[in-house]
Amino acid sequence: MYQGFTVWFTGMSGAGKTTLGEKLVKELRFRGFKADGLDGDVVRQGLCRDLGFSVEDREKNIRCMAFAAQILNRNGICAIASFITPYNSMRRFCREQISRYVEIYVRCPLETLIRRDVKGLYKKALSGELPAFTGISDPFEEPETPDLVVDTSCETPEKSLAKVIYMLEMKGF
Ligand code: GGZ
Repeated sequence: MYQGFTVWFTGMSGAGKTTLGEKLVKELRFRGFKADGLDGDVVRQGLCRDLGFSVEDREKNIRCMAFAAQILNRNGICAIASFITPYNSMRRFCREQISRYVEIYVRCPLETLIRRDVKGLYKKALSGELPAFTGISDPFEEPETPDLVVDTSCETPEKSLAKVIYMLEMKGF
């Protein structure tokens, strides 16, 4: 039976993980794959709604989602995961757990994120209203071994998507 694969987007809030993830799901389905998205913002309103943003809770969130991705893959469904995943230890965990796994760093400079601030979260974090906010008052470790880096401050979503598809093709997925 066909085994799916997991594409894991890591990057700060507002960098464009969700946008790219949604585009990738669409493109994969168009190409005949079964694919579904797992997204931090969505999952935290449902399955993981009891989790906050302490290191322990973030770890639990990522562990659960790595598990969910494996279940999808095992059933022939590609998992497109979009989570900040701020620590290299978490990314290592995902790579170890998920057999067909690629990690994509959705990079965007903090100045650009603060300027964009689509949801107003950076403003709140900078004023101290939102504690432990990634990139402001909580760490974001630069990914050490991503399979691909896309930079949304200087690439269109279409260009980033094309890079992702090319990389997946090169890997034989
Ligand atoms: C980071 C936060 C925080 C704090 C709320 N720090 O861009 P968004 O708004 O819509 O999605 C972000 C989401 C992050 O959840 P993840 O599951 O991806 O995080 S992790 O991988 O670290 O478990 C953001 C929102 O939640 N949000 N408060 N303090 N992001």
